[in-house]
Amino acid sequence: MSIQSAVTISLVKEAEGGPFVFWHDLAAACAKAAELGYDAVEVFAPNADAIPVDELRQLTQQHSLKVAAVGTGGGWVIHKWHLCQPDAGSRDNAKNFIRSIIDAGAQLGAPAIIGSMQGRFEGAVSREQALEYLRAALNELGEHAKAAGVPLIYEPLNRYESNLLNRAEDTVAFLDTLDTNNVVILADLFHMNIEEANIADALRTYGKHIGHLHFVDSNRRPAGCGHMDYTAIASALKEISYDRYASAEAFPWPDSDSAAKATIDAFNQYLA
Ligand SMILES: [Mn+2]
Repeated sequence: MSIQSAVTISLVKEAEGGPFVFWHDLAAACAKAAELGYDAVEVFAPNADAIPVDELRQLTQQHSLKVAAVGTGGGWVIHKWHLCQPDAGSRDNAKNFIRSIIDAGAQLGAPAIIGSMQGRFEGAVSREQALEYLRAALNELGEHAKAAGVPLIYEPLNRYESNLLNRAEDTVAFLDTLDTNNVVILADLFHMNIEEANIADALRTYGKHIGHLHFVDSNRRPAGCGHMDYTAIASALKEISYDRYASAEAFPWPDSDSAAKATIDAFNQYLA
């Protein structure tokens, strides 16, 4: 098994300007992804009901694509819910929102990603309390995902987006305290470039825990458009026998089609 390529499609109006390669037109994005030789698409929808399961099943079959993962960030972007809020009601809203996306993704064989929905500690919620909320939520949602037949993907973010777990060492230590064994790590090279002393070493620290990769450059432009050292990254991924997706989560720079082309070229050069 080797690393497989994927490209992001955002269906979220409120996320415009964000780091997603294709926007809004699922059919056109799937056609272009297939034409460029991608293995899969990663879909970011506003909520579970907005994941067009039947249409996606049809489009991916037509183009011999898979669905690599589905995002849950709509709960934060649109509703401002997250898993570490002080009131139990908001935390429950966040969990229910994520649970429904896990279920929709599972119908396509795609795991859900918890990124911005993890939240942060602030105000009345201490860091210790927030990590306890996160631990409980990942245990519960991880087991829910297991019953649905998919892993649950947790994405450490950089310090400007979360103050919970920013680095591989801390994330792995936290992961070891979970009761569920169904949570895997999303290694996002953009976040890692901000936080890690050495990205390749951090990938080795994650080791077998990595279940997904956001393949992007240092400036969040497509791979090859910044100063990321992909040779070192590729050898670390080979060392840990990484064989899941490398997904283009990058700005559509200079435009969607060019970003998708740049990423697949870099993928073929370094990871294929
Ligand atoms: Mn990411």
